[in-house]
Amino acid sequence: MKLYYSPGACSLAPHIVLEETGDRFDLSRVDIAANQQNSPEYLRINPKARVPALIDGDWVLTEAPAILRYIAARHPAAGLWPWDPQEEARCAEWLNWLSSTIQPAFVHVRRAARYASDPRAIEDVATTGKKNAHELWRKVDEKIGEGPWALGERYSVADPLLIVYWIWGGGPVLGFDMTNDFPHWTAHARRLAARPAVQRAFASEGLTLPS
Ligand SMILES: N[C@@H](CCC(=O)N[C@@H](CS)C(=O)NCC(=O)O)C(=O)O
Repeated sequence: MKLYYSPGACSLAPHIVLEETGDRFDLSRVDIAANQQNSPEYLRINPKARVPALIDGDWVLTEAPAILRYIAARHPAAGLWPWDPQEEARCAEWLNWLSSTIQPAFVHVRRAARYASDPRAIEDVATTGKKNAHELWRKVDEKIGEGPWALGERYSVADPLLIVYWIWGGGPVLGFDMTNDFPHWTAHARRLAARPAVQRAFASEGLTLPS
């Protein structure tokens, strides 16, 4: 398998999950800062102009939740996807919420100019988006609770996706005080940071582990 990724992007989650499987895989870096997601070469892989994209043989899959489930299904022994109907539904519930609601909340701040054309409206999208994001981040923190993982006692592909938005929360775009405002989520991120697979993915992408 080959993962197209950008450092610190939502592609970090499938990167961690690939590391968790213990199987070998290849990485191909797409430099979003240089707009490589819109290059003709990459658009042939993913016409949506987004990372992640996963290639298995000559078969291409996009959308982080689908990729996470696919990698887990291809490596059942790693136990990263729960097959019990209710646990599976919970895992899908997390992935859907993160990708359909949490990520777009961030994008409204990061890329406000995609949502308005008047400069004052753009500023308003970003300011309002940041307030909305803080409230959503609080809800994620509440839902994680004592964990230890998104599904409770069981580690799953939902956990590596959560750490992506934890990083973004404390990053320059949102600038939230993750430790004080979102203590459950921060404890969850620290638990993830103790996993060797997470450490390898962070090192490979040049990211600083939560401490
Ligand atoms: N729904 C997609 C979203 C993918 C996405 O927005 N990826 C971001 C990085 S996290 C990206 O490629 N951004 C480049 C851009 O917005 O131009 C998924 O879940 O995979």
